Amino acid sequence: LASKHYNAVIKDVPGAISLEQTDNRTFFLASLDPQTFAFVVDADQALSVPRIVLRSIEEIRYPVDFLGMQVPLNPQLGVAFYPTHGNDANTLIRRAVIAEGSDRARDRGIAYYKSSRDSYSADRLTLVSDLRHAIDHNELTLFLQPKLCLRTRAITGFEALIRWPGREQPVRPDEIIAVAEQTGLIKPLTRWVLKEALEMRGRLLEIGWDAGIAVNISPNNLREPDFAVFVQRLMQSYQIHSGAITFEVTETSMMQDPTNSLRALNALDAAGIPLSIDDFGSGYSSLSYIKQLPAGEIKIDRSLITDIAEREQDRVIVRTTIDMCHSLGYTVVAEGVEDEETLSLLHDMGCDLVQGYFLTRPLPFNEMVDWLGNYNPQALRSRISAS
Ligand code: G
Ligand code: G
Ligand code: MN
Repeated sequence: LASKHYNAVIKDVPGAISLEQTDNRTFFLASLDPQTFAFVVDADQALSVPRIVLRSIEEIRYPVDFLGMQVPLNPQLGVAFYPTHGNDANTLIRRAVIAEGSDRARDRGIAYYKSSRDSYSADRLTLVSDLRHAIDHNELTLFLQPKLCLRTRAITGFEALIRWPGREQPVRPDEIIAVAEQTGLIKPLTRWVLKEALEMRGRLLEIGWDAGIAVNISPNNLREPDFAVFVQRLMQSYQIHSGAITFEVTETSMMQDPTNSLRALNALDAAGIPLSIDDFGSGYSSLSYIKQLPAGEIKIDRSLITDIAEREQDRVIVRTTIDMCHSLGYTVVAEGVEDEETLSLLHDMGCDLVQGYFLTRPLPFNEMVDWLGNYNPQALRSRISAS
């Protein structure tokens, strides 16, 4: 039943290659084991229309009809590329399976192979020990990306994002986090991030910028028995930052362990930490769960924002989401705003805050300070009303 559904979806993916033909049927799906299927896509064809590929692959997530019941299958996808990830079918299959089993595939539904996700690769072992060293020796850094208030055109806060600038072989931030989560290093990493964010906010205050800083928190952190106590102590020793450090958590990650996550978040709320729901709308949302969280802010996922200038349907979804979040009392942030038209649409929809490349990419602290010095709300105002 599942394979029939998947086969039907895959045959329409641009670049899909048929693996077997019988007299009257074409198969695009091969069975690796009873719960794992493989398919092959011509990357050259697929990469010329990446959005169409992603949208058509998304259809595998639709529930299938079984005796009149709608059965959700929640498949996880892992992707390996020839020749980047291997020259022979065996290696490619093994690596696609590793990607499929990764935390990222579980959280996001799809993941590409990375040697950092392969706990048997030498690269990854080096990465783990380098990361441990980097945390202990202050070799990581935080970049800042501003959040703009659409009503006042003021920069009201920043999101802090981890970077590892000195490493010879660059590591993407989501890889740093994935490796840290898999190895327990997320505990010291997050604690370092929190202290560094407080330190940066101190420096911003000194130059007259009284803005909040948001820090991303991993679900693993919420499972640390002493996390709330650690945060409470830290905030007590920096009273001037009280209420100014927001925690961002993703709804999908909360769902792994809803009861304990809720307990931890309530303890943080009692310690005066504002909470923001990150990547809202990127997975299956359970509003009844989110409503229980002590959050004041919701960040609409980049994937919903990206196409609002082109797609009426996306506009409807975003407008409805904003209205719904407002009726529930949340402040709404739109992520991934890359152009003026998107900004102006969000402004008209009553969105509260925006973040994205249109303002600036995440920047190192000093460059952020320069950027703030050049930031001109007046220029933005005329551009919003002109468009
Ligand atoms: O800028 P960007 O490529 O930084 O971030 C990639 C991903 O990594 C995002 O999902 C972001 O939320 C996450 N991320 C960035 N910095 C941190 C961090 O300090 N802690 C955690 N847990 N996640 C982070
Ligand atoms: O998961 P989270 O929302 O914390 O991730 C933030 C990520 O989004 C970071 O990787 C950051 O670099 C990235 N990002 C921020 N603004 C934009 C944007 O306008 N476009 C794109 N494509 N990515 C962005
Ligand atoms: Mn975030």
